[in-house]
Amino acid sequence: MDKRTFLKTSILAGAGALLAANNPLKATAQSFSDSESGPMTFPQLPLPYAYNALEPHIDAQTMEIHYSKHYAAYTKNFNDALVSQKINSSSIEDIFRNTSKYPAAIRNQGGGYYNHSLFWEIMGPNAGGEPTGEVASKITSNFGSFAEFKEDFSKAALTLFGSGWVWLIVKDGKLEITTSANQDNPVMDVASVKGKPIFALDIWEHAYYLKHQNRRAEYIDAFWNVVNWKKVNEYLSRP
Ligand code: MN3
Repeated sequence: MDKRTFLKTSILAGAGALLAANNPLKATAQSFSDSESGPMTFPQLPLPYAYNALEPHIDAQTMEIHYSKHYAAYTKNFNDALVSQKINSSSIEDIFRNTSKYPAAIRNQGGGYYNHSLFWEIMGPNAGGEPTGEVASKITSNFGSFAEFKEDFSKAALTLFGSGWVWLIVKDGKLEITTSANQDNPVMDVASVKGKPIFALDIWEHAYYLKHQNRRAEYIDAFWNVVNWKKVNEYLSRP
């Protein structure tokens, strides 16, 4: 390992630990390009638990392929696109606010990077059950009850056509459920409903097909057992 490679690795390892403890979606840019003036790029965030930690709800093989293949590819392809397009921003949200001005790779690969970075965080072992804190009270005031919210969100997930995501966002101070196609998200200027994402479910078949095949409803039911409401509260409280 030469000095430069070692430096890169160290920066990334340090960034990962720091980002996992802080805000993975706000300040992820790290300048680890070879040129000091090169575009800022975004590190693949560490999975905050082992591949098998969400068993039996989300199986280890799905988690491993999802994280180490799909997410790794989105991360690499997003960074490659930033470098080739010379897009230099330390804020991924600023990049998304200009999605319509950039090539499709920024929208698709950048969305894949950001969406999964949130998705890993809002799941966890020893989780699930009823929401807590501010999220719980906002869900009750905006949807009537957790049961009604869960039903609405699950229905949106079950009926979404094709690949995409279901989101819980903050919009004008209120919680709202919305969906996106492909790897779009509610931060992008191309989104029909925009807001701050605090919770999301991946509805691409790669997220569930190995275990559940075509039975998407089973996957949605399983997901509720691994929701890390503490993290969702953290996202809610961020600016
Ligand atoms: Mn996915």
